[in-house]
Amino acid sequence: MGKASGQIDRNAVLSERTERAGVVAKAGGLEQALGSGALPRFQNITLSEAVVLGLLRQGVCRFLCVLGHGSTDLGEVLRVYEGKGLLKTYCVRHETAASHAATALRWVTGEKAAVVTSIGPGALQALAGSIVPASDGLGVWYLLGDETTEDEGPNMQQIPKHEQNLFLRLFTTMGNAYCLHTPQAVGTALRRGLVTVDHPHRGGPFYLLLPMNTQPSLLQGFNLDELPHGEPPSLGKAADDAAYEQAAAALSKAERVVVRVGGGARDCGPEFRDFLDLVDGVAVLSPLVTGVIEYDHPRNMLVGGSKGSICGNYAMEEADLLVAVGSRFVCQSDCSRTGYPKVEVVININTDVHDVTHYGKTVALLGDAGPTLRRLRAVVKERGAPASGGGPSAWFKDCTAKRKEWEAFKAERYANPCLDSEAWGGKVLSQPAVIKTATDWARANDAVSFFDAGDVQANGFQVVEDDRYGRTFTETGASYMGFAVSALLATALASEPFYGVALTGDGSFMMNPQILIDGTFHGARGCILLLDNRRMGAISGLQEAQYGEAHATSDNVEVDYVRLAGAVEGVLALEGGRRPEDLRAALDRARSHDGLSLIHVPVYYGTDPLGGLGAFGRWNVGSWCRDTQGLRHKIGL
Ligand SMILES: Cc1ncc(C[n+]2csc(CCOP(=O)(O)OP(=O)(O)O)c2C)c(N)n1
Ligand SMILES: [Mg+2]
Repeated sequence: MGKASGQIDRNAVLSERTERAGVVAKAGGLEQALGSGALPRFQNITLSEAVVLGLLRQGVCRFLCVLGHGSTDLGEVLRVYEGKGLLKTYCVRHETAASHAATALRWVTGEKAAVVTSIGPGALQALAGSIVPASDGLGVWYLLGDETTEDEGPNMQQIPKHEQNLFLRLFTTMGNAYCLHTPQAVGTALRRGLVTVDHPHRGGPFYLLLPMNTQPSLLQGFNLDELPHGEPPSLGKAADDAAYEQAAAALSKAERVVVRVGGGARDCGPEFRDFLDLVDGVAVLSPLVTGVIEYDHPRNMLVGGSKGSICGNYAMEEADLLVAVGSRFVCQSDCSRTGYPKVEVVININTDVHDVTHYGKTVALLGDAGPTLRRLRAVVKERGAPASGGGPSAWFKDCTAKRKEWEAFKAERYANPCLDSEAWGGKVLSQPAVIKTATDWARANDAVSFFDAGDVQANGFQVVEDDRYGRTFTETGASYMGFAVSALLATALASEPFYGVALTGDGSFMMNPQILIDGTFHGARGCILLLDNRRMGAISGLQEAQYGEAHATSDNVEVDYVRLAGAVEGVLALEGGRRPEDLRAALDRARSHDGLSLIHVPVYYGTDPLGGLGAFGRWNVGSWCRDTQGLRHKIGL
């Protein structure tokens, strides 16, 4: 009896669903279908279908999934809706990789996607990946199976404790979450998600937990008007007139202004150029926004922080006034709060009340970076710009000299690209030489560069010479190994296709080699550039610098990455060679392959200073903690 009636219900649900999806598709979208009356407002639909319809209404039509018993009902809705051309599902081989790809898509193109998982391990792997959008402020949806609400007994893969809401508690630690325990709450749940994922200033992951028994439950006469849409409003410019006056007064007195450009200022290139001249300041850029002011701009002192650069760290070290825009002050960027030892005033522009009051001695401008900068510029101008005394200031001259020093330091490394390597037997390319060659090539070929964690990443942000924002995406927020290679899947998801180069280490690549299969299946176009130093070099380097010895950061298993990648049908696998010209030739070959390629490059690891780009700042880790913390408290900012 149960089976027979279940069968009838299932058929009815399927036929109504198929018809509904057809009506929506024919009308050109849910809005049009409702507007014309082709689709009545009140519908009998399952919770899973309401979620999918609600997401379509918010412009989410890409679903990256690893399905399981915890999400088969949702998967069935996706199947039917995909059949009518309303959405696309992308099955992949790892939830963390799915999260990385969805994040990269949002970052590069602004397009949204949802990660779909089962209950338990799949959801947890997605949770791990979601530390990336949480750290970098990017809106991504997560649809996750959850335990049944009737509590008939433990579900396989639930957190094995006799307590309620354990997944909800876990996920709300990372971001905003909602458990659809009660199907009729779907409108509210989707609105919470909308505000999180489409937050005007700092998006983030949103976790929609879908209990296995509520997914297929029927909402009788559900009012589709309850499915939210539209964009949450932005904050606009800071409102506090007195704070602008205070800031302008401080700027007129300061002699050495440094402007810290953080991820929240990625759209403010034009504002900065004008502002830097006006206040005789120099800029230090977060790796997240390289190119927001072009590399060649005379007031661009490039990166600064615990790795940093000669010029960026000089500007931070000597400045007497800091203008911080859209910055979170992560340890690597402000030398664990010791980055600005001589700063007497901080002008902080941010949309987050915690971030805007991070340092002491602060004039806080709580508002959107662009409009606030424009208003501040106007107030400074009204007061009359400080007399320049003719010609460049001493501050600008000193910073320019340091920038030249940094260029010479880098040029020496590029002039000596090949170093003797014991591990590889003979001369191989250094990481700086590979990254310089590849990123110059990427710029000339309009390819987007993604950087994975480790020395590859640190050398990367010291090397790149972006002439505009959007050439480089380096995941420094969470520095998640495997992000860059997984990000290549975004090339297959984007409405406007682009070519990607993922610069990755041997350690990072093996965290997510699934891209070889997923990328091929879904039609990714890009190149994995694997810098193989046969170790987790960044950590070996830290260990050696701090304690004199590396430990447990390498093994002795030789891997033939060209054969490994070549074993996947459709992947072009190449050796990148041992000279810059070999590498350029390999990149050209990769580019002409219509799909995914992997270039393996043996790279130098060792003590030769020409093998790296140095570190110029401080960091509150390992054996450096005592001194760094001591200095932090001495500065007291
Ligand atoms: C998932 C993850 N695990 C651990 C770390 C810590 N970590 C940062 S860099 C790194 C080593 C990276 O090795 P590889 O990708 O080979 O790059 P290399 O430093 O050798 O250039 C590790 C273990 C991390 N960032 N992400
Ligand atoms: Mg390595």
